[in-house]
Amino acid sequence: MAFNYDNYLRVNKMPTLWCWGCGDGIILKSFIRAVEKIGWKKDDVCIVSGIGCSGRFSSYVDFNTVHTTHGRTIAFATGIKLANPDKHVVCVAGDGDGLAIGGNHTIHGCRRNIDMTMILINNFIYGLTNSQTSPTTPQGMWTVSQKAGNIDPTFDACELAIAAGASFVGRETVNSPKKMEKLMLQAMEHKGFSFLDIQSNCHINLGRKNKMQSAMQNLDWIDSITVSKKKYDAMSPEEQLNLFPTGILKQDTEVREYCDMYDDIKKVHQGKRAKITQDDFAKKI
Ligand SMILES: Cc1ncc(C[n+]2csc(CCOP(=O)(O)OP(=O)(O)O)c2C)c(N)n1
Repeated sequence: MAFNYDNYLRVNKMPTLWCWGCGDGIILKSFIRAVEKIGWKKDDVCIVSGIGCSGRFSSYVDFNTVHTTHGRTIAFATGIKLANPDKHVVCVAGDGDGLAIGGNHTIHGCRRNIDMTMILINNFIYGLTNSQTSPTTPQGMWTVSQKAGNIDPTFDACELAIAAGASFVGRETVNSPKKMEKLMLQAMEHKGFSFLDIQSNCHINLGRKNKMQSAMQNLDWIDSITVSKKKYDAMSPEEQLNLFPTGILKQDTEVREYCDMYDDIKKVHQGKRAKITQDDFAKKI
């Protein structure tokens, strides 16, 4: 029997406002299948999205949802998770949302290792506002804010998340919906902060002036810049240049999760245990 997405959708909000051929729909469906596989009850899930085309994600799924301000998904999600540690919190943010205006928040989300998942929908451009340069826009590409070509160095979202201390970091693309579903499942199963760079097409706002007017051309370009981690690791540094490895790039199950440590703090205040010491931060207790 075909998978019934309607169980997880606000069907009265359909059709979506996303452009025809937009990768956001593929990501939405992979996510729903991953939630079904992991077996989370709808009432136990909270989706926090920012502003942008990607921000509309929270409008379409039938979970608890918060459509919050631009770049502030982590701040809202942190409060929600600390107040409801038994619930499953997932942030959805665009590359502008999560890396530009919200870059600072993303860094600290990774650093704290709160048990939640951040799905960065990376379409390499500010989509909703029509083509301004984002931190992931490749150098040389036309944007409405850099019509002579983007001169800003391109940001690798996963490298940032790894450096900031995220305990699970992975990347997939809309070219591989089944792999994306699996990666989402693994990220959501991970106890700690999981960060996913999901590369997606925006042939309307990135592609139209960069010789990728159709979704297929944009998807082919994404295919040309991504390679599995296994193949990537076997390449020379020259060959790796301008390529993005896909799959799980980091997983550390030893580092302590923030809500657990926060529980310790609560116990200190309730007089149930002694003050936090260096030993409490030792690997897994
Ligand atoms: C504080 C604030 N600054 C700017 C904006 C305008 N704005 C709305 S969406 C957006 C960028 C969206 O790009 P991205 O986050 O990459 O998401 P996409 O639309 O591509 O999914 C901007 C700058 C805003 N809504 N709020």
